[in-house]
Amino acid sequence: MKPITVQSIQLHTIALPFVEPLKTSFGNDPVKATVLVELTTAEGITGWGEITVEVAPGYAAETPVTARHIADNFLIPKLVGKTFTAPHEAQALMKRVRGHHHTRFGLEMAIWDALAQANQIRLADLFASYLPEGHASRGFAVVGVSIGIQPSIEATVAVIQKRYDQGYRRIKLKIRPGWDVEFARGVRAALPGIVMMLDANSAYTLADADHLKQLDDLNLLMIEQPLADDDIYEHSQLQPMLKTPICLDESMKSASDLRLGLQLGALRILNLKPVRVGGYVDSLEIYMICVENKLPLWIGGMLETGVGRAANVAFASLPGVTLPSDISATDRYYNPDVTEPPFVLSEGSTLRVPDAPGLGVTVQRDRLEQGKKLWAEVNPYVD
Ligand code: OSB
Ligand code: MG
Repeated sequence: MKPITVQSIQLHTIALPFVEPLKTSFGNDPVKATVLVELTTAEGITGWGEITVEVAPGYAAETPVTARHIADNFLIPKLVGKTFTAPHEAQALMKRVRGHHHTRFGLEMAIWDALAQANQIRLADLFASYLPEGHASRGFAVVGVSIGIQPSIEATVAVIQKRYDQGYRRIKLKIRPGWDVEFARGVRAALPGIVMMLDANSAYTLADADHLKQLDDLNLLMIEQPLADDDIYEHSQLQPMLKTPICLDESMKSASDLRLGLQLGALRILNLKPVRVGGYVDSLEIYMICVENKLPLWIGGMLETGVGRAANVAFASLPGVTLPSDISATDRYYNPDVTEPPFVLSEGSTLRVPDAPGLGVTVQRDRLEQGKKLWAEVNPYVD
């Protein structure tokens, strides 16, 4: 492996208008806000990363403003001037900062991209190089689509129909108390054949167990994160009461969370969001725990721009990712996105891994500037 030496790191907070908002049990952001990381190396390479956050701390604790504070003052100084032969070295330095997984993730991604480019290989192949034999990239990711809370069952069925016609073959629907059993029954009655799952984003408590049991008749692929975002124990009490597999998202913030969850029987499926666990080094460890325990695994998303999406497509192309991932085509999120070329849905509900080295997509400078302008206009916080 050819090493890289980090010369400088610049952050760009941008906002993008959504093509379609994603309303969850905790609401929805008016625009996509994200912090892009531009890393330049002494060798003349530019690596990109994305600190995937939301405007408000609804899904996760970090925001564009906290990300800049932690990156500028604590994480970037650990990286500048250093030479890295593997992303693990950067991860070890940054892990000394507690928490702030999303911020660490974005910086680590830029290191991964720069290293892959320096070695003229795709990011997907760099991931696979740290896995045992038999884990080479398939060259594509099998994907589904996440659909927000709509005003009615009919409106939901119409959106699903549209996505189905576009070629998506796994549908995820957001639910919340008061918009769950009856709603899911209505959708199932209208569309008996679709592969369907629900995501509660932590909206329930164990007292809702009897209510949630009614979902067992609806042939759901899984229910994602029914209980609190910091809970593992109560999920382990809920899972044996349900036939529907519980998939954990918010609760699984590290490899040790997953080991505990498996030991307790709190989950039967994992939604791995590399951003939530602090990067791809930690994600590879979690990937191997899933392989060793035969735990079905898929890659979750947070409405990433093309930068974060490219990295997630690369990771989701690894063969241990056994269920469709929450990574949709560019036109589901942004028009235009900040990168080219766009991700387009292909045969079999898939997205292809780009052929170019590193992330395989290029950031468009004019769109980056536009995104920075929009953030400056809409940001209501001290930045
Ligand atoms: O809970 O999986 C979630 C988006 C933002 C925050 C949390 C979640 C989501 C999604 C969207 O469901 C997945 C995607 O990026 O398409
Ligand atoms: Mg989720």
